[in-house]
Amino acid sequence: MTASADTELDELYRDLDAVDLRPLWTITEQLLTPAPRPRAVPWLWSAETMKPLARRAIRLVPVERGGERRVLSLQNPGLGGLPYAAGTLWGALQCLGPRESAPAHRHSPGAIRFVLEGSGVWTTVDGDACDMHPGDLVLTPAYAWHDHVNGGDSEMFWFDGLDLPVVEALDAIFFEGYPGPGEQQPEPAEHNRSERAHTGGGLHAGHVDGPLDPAHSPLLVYRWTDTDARLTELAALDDDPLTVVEFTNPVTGASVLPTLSCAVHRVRGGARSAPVRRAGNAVVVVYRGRGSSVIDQKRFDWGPGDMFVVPSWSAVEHAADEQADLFVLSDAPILRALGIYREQTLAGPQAVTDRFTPR
Ligand code: GTQ
Ligand code: FE2
Repeated sequence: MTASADTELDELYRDLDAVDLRPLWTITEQLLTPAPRPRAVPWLWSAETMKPLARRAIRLVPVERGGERRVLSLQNPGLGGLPYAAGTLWGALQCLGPRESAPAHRHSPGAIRFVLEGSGVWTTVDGDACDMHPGDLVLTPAYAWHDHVNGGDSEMFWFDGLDLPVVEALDAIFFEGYPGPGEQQPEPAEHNRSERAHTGGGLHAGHVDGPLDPAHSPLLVYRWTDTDARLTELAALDDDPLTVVEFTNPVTGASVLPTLSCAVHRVRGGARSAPVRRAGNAVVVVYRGRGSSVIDQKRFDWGPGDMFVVPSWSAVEHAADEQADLFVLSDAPILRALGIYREQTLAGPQAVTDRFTPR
């Protein structure tokens, strides 16, 4: 190249930059990567670390207007200070002390709660008071009014999962405090209305790969006794290391929220699951059992109450020292709705598979 051509090219880049134009040929490899390159890293937060800090927060930080909710968010160290578990998922530990309540509000991000410990709390969702016991899943869909009330004398701990980073990326965050008169929605005479209207159903063997639904499930609470019974029933049918149940809309069979999938993965004691990678991020909450997971060659040992992140397209396998139940939150419904979901099984009892699922 001649010196003058060089200068002309330099000038072109300068002139493009001056008018806010960016040549794709200089950045295409960063943009169109052969596979996802999530900024979130595989990471684990142990219950042993989180619980004493949450207890200190219960002692020192009251929950009231202004503070609103006592929540410790999982801040993935790969995300440069963003308070997100992964690029698309909010994950957090929320706690309430005896007789405390978190004020009612609503927002455009949708949320789920998976209960870890305690009793006596209910979350009121658009007027329906949903009692919370360990292992239960409670939905607070987008724009639903919600507040948490501890009517008992024990401390309560649960996992919060939200699609907040996605709604934020869409520039569509809305939040509103409850207009009152009180800080909480009125307590209905009878709790668990949605549960009485939709008894049975809502548990799908394996992950949902059928219907998509832009509406949320009308059933707002899924009981651990039902989940446990279904997992036990399914695990008895084969010797697979992993048994999966996804919570579903009992009417349509779709994932519980249009954006979020919730499932429990039961790992047989002494067994190891086949390595798999999926497009989309996941947060795993250990409900019961002990074991370890290998995520992109890094090993994480876990026990009850631990939480860890499986970033998009990271190969993951779980091994259980004793039977383990892992609650798994993912953004799969969004990818499926867009026709870009993909998963690969890398080895194990199934042949190596690569599944694309266009809409
Ligand atoms: O309990 O309403 O972890 O609004 C983040 C945002 C919990 C809640 C979170 C929320 C809540
Ligand atoms: Fe909320």
